Amino acid sequence: MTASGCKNLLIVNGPNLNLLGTREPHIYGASTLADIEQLCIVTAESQGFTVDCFQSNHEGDLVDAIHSAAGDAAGIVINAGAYSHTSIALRDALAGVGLPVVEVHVSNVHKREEFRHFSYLSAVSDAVIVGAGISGYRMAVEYLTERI
Ligand code: CA2
Repeated sequence: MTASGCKNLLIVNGPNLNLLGTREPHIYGASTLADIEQLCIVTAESQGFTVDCFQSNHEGDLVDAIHSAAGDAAGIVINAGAYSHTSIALRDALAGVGLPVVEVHVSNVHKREEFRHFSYLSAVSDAVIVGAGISGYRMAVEYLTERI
């Protein structure tokens, strides 16, 4: 447990992840964002943790959500979608709050286009899980609940 005793995790999903389950099932599977959030809730609760789930298609709103985790959460799971490959602002926000972070990608970004191979977030994350489908979120929550 953290010094403050906080047992809450923030689950952040970025642009277009609200479309999961509606198109491109060959890449992302059939599960929806609601399925992912439920998986995180159930996994966290089994370890005595709670979660706050947040999704936005807007970079600044994602930065604000990360800032709000300071004092409110003990760790962050983030799939920043395409912003992972472009956003220094999200990287700075994650580094700024100083919480344990797990970066998740549903697809194996390394088997895809080269522009998806680099993530600005990986170097400020404690763990990175790619290509495990939505199970990656379960693994990320388990990692954080064991570590905190
Ligand atoms: O594999 C992942 O989790 C990604 O973060 C998903 C992002 C993509 O830009 C990253 O490179 C890898 C895309 C989000 C989902 O986009 C959809 C678009 C249409 C239909 C369903 C999902």
